Amino acid sequence: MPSRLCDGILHCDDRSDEDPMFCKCFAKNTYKCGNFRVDHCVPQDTVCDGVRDCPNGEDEQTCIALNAPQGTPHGIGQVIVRSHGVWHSKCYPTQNHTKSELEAICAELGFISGHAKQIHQIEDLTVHPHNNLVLDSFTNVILNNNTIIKMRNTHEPMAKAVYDKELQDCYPVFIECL
Ligand SMILES: [Ca+2]
Repeated sequence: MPSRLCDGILHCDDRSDEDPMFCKCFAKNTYKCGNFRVDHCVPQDTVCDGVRDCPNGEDEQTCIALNAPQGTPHGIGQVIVRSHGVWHSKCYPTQNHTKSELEAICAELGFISGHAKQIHQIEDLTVHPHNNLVLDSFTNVILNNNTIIKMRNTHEPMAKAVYDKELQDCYPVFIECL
């Protein structure tokens, strides 16, 4: 399936269809490893999947962030996470958090001062529309007696963000970190 080579969508579990050495940055919607690299890209499907795909692991470095409308002061927003290239709101099991829990969240977001405050949702700050992901999986394809490859046969990305209203213990957190 040559049309699926280097299209920025992962089709083979071993990632060979999107090998950065071969594909360069051919695909349109691909993830550039680092700001200054134009020759090393990985599929969005592999961004924040727990495996370092970029030479310096850039694809696994920004997997949590604050979501807020433009113009919101830096450090204020709803905590969102990225998985397989797709952002969605991070679920917390409770609505209220202790000071140390909030500080840990800010630290995870890269704020080092230790200041953390839970904020009540304000009008401009709407909850991120997605709270979960549906993740596609690879299927075993038997090539011969000795070879089984794991692949997917679709042009859709691995992950699709969804809103799951049945999800238990899933509360958004709005926070201010300084
Ligand atoms: Ca990765």
